[in-house]
Amino acid sequence: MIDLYFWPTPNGQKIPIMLEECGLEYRVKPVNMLRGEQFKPAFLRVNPNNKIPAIVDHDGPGQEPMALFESGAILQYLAEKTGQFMPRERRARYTVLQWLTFQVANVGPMFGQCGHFLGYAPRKIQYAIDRYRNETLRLYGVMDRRLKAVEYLAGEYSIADMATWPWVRVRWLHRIDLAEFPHVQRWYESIGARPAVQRALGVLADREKIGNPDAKAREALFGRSQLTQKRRPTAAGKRSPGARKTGRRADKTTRRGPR
Ligand SMILES: N[C@@H](CCC(=O)N[C@@H](CS)C(=O)NCC(=O)O)C(=O)O
Repeated sequence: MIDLYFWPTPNGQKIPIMLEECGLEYRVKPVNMLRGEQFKPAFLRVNPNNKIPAIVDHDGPGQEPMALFESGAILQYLAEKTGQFMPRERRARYTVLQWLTFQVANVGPMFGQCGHFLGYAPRKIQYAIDRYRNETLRLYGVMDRRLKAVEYLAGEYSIADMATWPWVRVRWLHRIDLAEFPHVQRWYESIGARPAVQRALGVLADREKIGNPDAKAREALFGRSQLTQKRRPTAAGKRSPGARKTGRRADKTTRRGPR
């Protein structure tokens, strides 16, 4: 059984897509980031970086629980656990990792900032809008050229597509028209038609609220509360869910925080 710490956002949705594709059993632990639940000590023990998604696999390596954050790491972990959606052959495997890293290092941060300055920023800052929207358009161009040559980002359908697809889904936030990127459009539609993807989109669908944060959500996501949390998630001697039973304590980053 896998606990999925989740809220319905593009980064979050990558993980139920993979869990559904692999037919893994999971239970959803909602983390309402619009109300600051990402700062709760119990969640910080799983992800000291106060962001969803995160997982705890109760059947981790060595039959010990394994806690994991960062969507790219989680997707790789699940691919290795199940032997699916990331080939073992080295060339193919690194092609998947390359496009997965392209998503987590480029698509996520740049589209995210584009959406922030277009939709969330209280003041219109033209320089920031231009900078991040141009980057977003450039990245769509990279994907479109790639998807003209191959069916999926890494050739075969893989965790790289699962990571990227939810970000294309919210393209209205970035004012992107897929008619300008016909190969991305073909790819987007074929993945969107997959039953596992449809099931994943149903997870907490009624809580999905992107694009118009109220005052409390603004404070939780962009305000001082990001800096004023006491990051001492685990009491001395208490293990995090990721710690082994060998007497070693949880890795230090889960116990320490800014002083
Ligand atoms: N690099 C991280 C990004 C995760 C992320 O930014 N999550 C957002 C939601 S999409 C979040 O939890 N934000 C809450 C916060 O920043 O307090 C990943 O890929 O997992």
